[in-house]
Amino acid sequence: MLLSLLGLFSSSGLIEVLPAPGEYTSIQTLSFTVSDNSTIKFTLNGGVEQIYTVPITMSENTVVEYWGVDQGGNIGEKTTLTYIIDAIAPTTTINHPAGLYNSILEVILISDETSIIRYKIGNGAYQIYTAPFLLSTDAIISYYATDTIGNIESVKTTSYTFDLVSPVTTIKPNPGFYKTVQNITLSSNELGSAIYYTLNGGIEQVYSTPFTILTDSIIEYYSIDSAGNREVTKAASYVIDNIAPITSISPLPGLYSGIQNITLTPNESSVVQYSVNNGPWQVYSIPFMLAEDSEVRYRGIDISGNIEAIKTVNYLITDVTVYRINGGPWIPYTGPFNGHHYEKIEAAVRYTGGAFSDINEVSYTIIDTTDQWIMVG
Ligand SMILES: [Ca+2]
Ligand SMILES: [Ca+2]
Ligand SMILES: [Ca+2]
Repeated sequence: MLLSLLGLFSSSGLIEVLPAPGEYTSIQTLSFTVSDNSTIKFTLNGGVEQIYTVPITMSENTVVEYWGVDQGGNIGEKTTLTYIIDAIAPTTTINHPAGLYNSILEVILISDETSIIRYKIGNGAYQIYTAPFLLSTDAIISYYATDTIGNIESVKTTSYTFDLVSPVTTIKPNPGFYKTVQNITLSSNELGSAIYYTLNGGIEQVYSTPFTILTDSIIEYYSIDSAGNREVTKAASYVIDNIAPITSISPLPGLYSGIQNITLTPNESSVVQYSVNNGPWQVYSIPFMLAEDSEVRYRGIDISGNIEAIKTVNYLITDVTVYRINGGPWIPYTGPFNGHHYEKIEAAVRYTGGAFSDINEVSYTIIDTTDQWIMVG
């Protein structure tokens, strides 16, 4: 009974509220209209009680409580309205700044409010972002988010380029043996690379201009490209040698009895050449035989190309057993050899100066071709 009485005296006119409570993506202007001349009172977000006179601007989430007070001072029922106002689009951030990278990237997109994030790689289709993804090739990532009430962020793009390959540095001249000082040049196959080197284990230096090596040197070097890829260190070894080799001969020149095997030995890695009795120059590899008086010339050429002055030595060789077959040239006898059908073999001893002993003639008629015979000097 009391309630109905209160209702009777407190009821103010019908209050109309615009806009209706709900979700809005823009600032809202709240207005009250009352059908009689009651006063409207309200609070915003639990704040102080105010009397409504002019429309109220709501730029953020707002809880409005309002009621009427009639001219008799009767207070009407309080009504609470909730406005969700979000006029601000979300902001999405990407975890790696745009730029050049030398390793695979894990890309993470994060929005500053509850949102759905969409992204695309290059000209691909937009897809909903659900988890980090990997990127290892040049690409532009486009992305934006939509918040829960539909505010859409402007599309952002972030551009990535990748260089996963180390540079390759070239050194000139090629490592090796040289007769003179050398100017060393280093170059990288990638523009923008930095080249580093050490000389004979010294401190590392940044290469800028060619440098000269005066003596045997080991140069270690590598490049780092603009993406930060580091080449594996390489080493180049140079020998600077302007001294000719010295070759020794054994046995020493002189008078010898019987065939002599001549050995040539250089004092450093060299090609040794020799010539016997003004014959053609030959490359020495194994000892060679002298079976008569001989003039031997020889020299060494080292790896750097230094050439030893030609040495000329003489050997007198006597008491060499020689033979000839069917009147052919005289051949020094070095050991048993195969005979053939109907050969005439002659043997003698040759002395220094080319004189011969008496010639012994031995004729063999070999019936069985597998037979061999042995000649004794
Ligand atoms: Ca928002
Ligand atoms: Ca590279
Ligand atoms: Ca040398």
